[in-house]
Amino acid sequence: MKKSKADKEKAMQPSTKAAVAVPDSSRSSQDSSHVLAHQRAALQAAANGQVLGRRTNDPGAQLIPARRIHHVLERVRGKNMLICIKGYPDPDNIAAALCLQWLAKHHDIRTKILHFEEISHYENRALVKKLDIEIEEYDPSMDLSQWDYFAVNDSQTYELPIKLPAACKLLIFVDHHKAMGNVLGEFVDVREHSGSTSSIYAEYLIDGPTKFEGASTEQTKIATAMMHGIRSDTDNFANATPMDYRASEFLAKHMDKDLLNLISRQSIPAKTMDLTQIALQRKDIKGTFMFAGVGYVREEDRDGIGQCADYLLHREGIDTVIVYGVVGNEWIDGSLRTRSHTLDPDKWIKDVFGQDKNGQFYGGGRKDKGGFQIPLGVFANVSDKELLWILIKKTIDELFYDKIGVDGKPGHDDLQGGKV
Ligand SMILES: [Mn+2]
Repeated sequence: MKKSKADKEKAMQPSTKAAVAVPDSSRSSQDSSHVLAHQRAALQAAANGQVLGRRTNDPGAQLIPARRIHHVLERVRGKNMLICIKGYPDPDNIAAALCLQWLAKHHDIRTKILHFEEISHYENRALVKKLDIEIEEYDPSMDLSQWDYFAVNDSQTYELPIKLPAACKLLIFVDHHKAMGNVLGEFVDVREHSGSTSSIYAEYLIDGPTKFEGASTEQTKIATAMMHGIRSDTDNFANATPMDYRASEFLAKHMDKDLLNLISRQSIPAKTMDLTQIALQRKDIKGTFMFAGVGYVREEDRDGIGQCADYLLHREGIDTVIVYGVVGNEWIDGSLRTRSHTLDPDKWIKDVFGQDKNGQFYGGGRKDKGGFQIPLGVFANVSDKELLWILIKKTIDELFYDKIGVDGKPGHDDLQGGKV
């Protein structure tokens, strides 16, 4: 790791007061009582690039991520960091943002959690509301010039849908999807063998120098959100990995069970039911694949596409489902779900749709699920929406048929678009 002059100086003067983490007491008086002397020493050591604890036997070893993240945060002590949620806010990326916010507080870093897409899923709205989470939706009138750094979690790439001031640099990037391209951030931790980003952050809490023990409302809230993130990304542990189990064991001790039940109570909204019904009517089965183009979907119902694909995967004889539609009259949005042991959703989607002229793929995925978004561009202005839908459906179906090596006609003749 590259060390600045200031870091070297700090390393030579380990007792420098400025490097000792003391959270701003005005922000969390409950938390500050838990930053005890030994913890300060550990934070100090992490900041100085030393490794404390059971992994010290190898002096040449790089810092473990749980300490390295503090090392990086300490280097920007007192600065401002935007924690960006790319794509639709979901339990995993919201929880990761909360945890990073908590970690950053130990280094007096001011943060704001910013999202760009609407919180569309009813469960996610409940999560934000019930946990009283402060996240802000981006608004073009926001002045972002004061932000020195930004962080991205739970996303394959770090490019944002907005332009940040040139001086605002990527500080933290943590993800569990397949790595895509090079990420030039100060702290980059991508672990495909984790079922969720929340599990990676839980590791920072378990192995890091901070003391997280659910002793404040804030910590309970973060632990609950993280547990919800893990459950949601691993299909309630069906796809959990050892990292997710380790994280859950830790978080279970600190979370609020009743709160978790409240935010994860399953109920399918009427709109998703409608969408599922349409998908069933228009399903097109090719071997073990089921394709369903559901027509036009309102932006706020967009999560229904994925939920509908989840539901259709239960059908006997089907091991891969793809549901797609035109969302918000702006782009084609699709979700893939698979039980196949051989189909790699990430590769499959990238093979089918390729990339745009900037080299960005139209979609991707992990283990058992994936998704794609294709902007309609100028076609969004077409007056004959039904005709446009017929064209979209024909184009997409042909790409799918081509990929799975079948030719020809859809298994039904309903090519009508329709409002959902
Ligand atoms: Mn995730």
